[in-house]
Amino acid sequence: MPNKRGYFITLEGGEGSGKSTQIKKLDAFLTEQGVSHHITREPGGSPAAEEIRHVLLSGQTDKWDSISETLLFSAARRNHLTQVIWPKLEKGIWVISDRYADSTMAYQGYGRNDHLLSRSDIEVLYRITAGDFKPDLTFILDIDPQKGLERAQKRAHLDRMEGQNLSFHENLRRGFLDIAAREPNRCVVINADQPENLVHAEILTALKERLHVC
Ligand code: Z5A
Repeated sequence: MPNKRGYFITLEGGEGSGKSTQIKKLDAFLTEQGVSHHITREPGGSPAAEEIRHVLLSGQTDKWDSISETLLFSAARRNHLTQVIWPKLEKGIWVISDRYADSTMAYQGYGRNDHLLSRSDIEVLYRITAGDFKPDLTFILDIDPQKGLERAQKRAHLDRMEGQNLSFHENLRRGFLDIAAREPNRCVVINADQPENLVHAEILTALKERLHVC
């Protein structure tokens, strides 16, 4: 666990919710404000975790069951935390991550729904991986899954997760909204079904209100 001085901010949401687009805008804003920060992503963000990312995201949709998948995401996360996130935060550098542990709960806990792994199992695994450490602030970009998938399909070929059926994506959305309802002090739900600049403006408003910075 780090002796933390920087803020840890995560962006979460379903397919095509626009996280990457918003992270680029947040990156530009923080640079303009002179805030020392690091942009990263999960799965991945450190060399070993990027190797696990490749293993996780390629191949057939049924390549892993939810237990194997969650263990792999957790191994990648542990490496990302110890090698990148915690050292940066200790130096006072803010860390902004495109996805983090809420994606595990939403995708493996709600989306997969194969009843192999309970949500409390996922919480236990998170505690083993990261202890009490949590993001300071999480933006959940919320969009109707059908619209999000249409956006994602325009962009490129679908990867292993994106290829799942619509009910998977509807479960995901429910998962993210449940997490936000359970942890209102950490999570802010942002309506992602509006023009990019309006989404960005909502994110900045919440950032200023919640962290009292910038
Ligand atoms: N996963 C998991 O299962 N368990 C875990 O614990 C973790 C992850 C950590 C990582 O995929 C996969 O791993 C992910 C969850 C799973 N599942 N999938 N797939 P990834 O990192 O390759 O991809 P992603 O995170 O899902 O999404 P992305 O590719 O980064 O897309 P995005 O961030 O949601 O959206 P975008 O690239 O910013 O925008 C998508 C398109 O929409 C693009 O053409 C934009 O120009 C457009 N866009 C963006 N914003 C707007 C607005 N406001 N209006 C209109 N169009 C827009």
